Amino acid sequence: MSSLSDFVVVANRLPVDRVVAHDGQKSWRRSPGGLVTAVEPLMRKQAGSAAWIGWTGDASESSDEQLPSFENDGLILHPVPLTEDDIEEYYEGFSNTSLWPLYHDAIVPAEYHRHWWNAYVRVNRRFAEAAARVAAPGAFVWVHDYQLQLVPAMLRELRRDLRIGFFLHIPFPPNELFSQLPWRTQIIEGLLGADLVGFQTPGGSGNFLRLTRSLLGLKPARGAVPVDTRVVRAHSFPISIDVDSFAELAATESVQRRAAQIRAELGNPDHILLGIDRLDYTKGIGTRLEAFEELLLERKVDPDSTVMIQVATPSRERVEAYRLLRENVERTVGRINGAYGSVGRPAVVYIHRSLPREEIVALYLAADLMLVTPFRDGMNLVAKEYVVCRLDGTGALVLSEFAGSALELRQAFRVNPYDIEGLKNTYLAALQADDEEKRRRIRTLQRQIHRNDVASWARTYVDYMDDAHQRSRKDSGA
Ligand code: GDG
Repeated sequence: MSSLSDFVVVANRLPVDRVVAHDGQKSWRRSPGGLVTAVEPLMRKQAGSAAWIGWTGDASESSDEQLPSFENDGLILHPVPLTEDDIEEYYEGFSNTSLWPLYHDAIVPAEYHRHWWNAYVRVNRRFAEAAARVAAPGAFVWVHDYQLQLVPAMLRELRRDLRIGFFLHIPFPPNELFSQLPWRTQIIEGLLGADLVGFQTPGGSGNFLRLTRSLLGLKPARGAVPVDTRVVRAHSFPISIDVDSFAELAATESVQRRAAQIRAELGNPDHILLGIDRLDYTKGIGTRLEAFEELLLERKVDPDSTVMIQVATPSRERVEAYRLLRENVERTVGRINGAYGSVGRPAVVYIHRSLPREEIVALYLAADLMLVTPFRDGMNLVAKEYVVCRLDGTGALVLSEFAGSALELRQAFRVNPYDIEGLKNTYLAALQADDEEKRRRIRTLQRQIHRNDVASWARTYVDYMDDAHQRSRKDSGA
């Protein structure tokens, strides 16, 4: 498959997972990520000339391994090989033990190692070279997320004809934090290879623009940074969800039946509280549980009529901080159930595995209160999914003010997740609010999310990108 593509997405992972059948037959199954849904309509418009570059999730024997490109459901997928060393140093190391904590307020301390950085540079170059090989002249290449921040500049070096966009899915930290990074200048220079650098919130894009001035002495003004003969734009584009597909699932009879069954199996309690997160220390799962525990202890919540469900999807299990987090969360769940659960009636139902999307939606329908309490989160899609699934206007969302989505979802019950008393009071306020108030809040939130779904997010980005590219050409006299 050697044809060139006009639209190329570059992301750490390909949008497919390998499945191995009982007879050992291997095949690919589309992974149900939001990003695929977002860009799919745009890719389809390219009539077969759209491509996706990413890692398969399997370790390669060598970084030179020639992994054949393949087509999956109309998309051309180009796998990038990662060896065990790459996975350990570029992915688990620099991406998830240096950048991830640093960009999330250093909730756990970030670690910096020169060999991790070297791996990050080497793997970013591999992705850039792959993009340079498959992009048609003048193509739009859209690079995603913190694992690939050097790709824009590396790619521009290789292919000056391309339009290059970058979108960061996680927060972008302020100078005070970012300056810790020994390779801070290289990261900003890497991002400046793009025509448009997109962030989840205006705060992120503001932080980036200020850093171009303080680290590189550039002169950003009104969201644009002149760099040599080009102008790089930075702007916020709050990501969203595929509203229709969630609303459709929520309206499905089998999903609604399942929601009723979940409630019945728990003994039809008066209140079900729900958390759904990757098991990540940014998500505030521990304090969320502790606040619930204190309410039980103080008898403000009755264990006979209230159940909390926590789905914690396994994530980055080989990284030490994630192993420790799992131990802590599981210890807390055990302690709460030991004190307040009874036979057939746990106080906390804890699920540590990935569930089918139908089951996630059934849980959204079964829950009276959705707890989204991250210490820091780029956006948080779970909050948006819950709201959209509440078709009858019931339910309530408790939302951390440190989630990107809090900027849009102003009618949620807002909370500071560091404040345990605040968490407890907010759970109680949301549980005790009258139906009319809850309905008014949910309906307002629904309107908000319907106005900006994931398709409009992607369209807005691409339109802005086209505009930025044209203005940049004009400014540079091209
Ligand atoms: C990053 C940023 C930003 C979860 N468990 C299961 C499952 N999920 C789905 C949810 C939701 C998605 O995973 C999680 O998205 P979030 O936005 O909540 O969080 P991150 O994974 O940290 O995502 C974040 C996002 O990128 C997009 O830019 O919003 O801030 O950190 O869709 O429903 N889905 C299924 N089974 C599970 O067990 N099927």
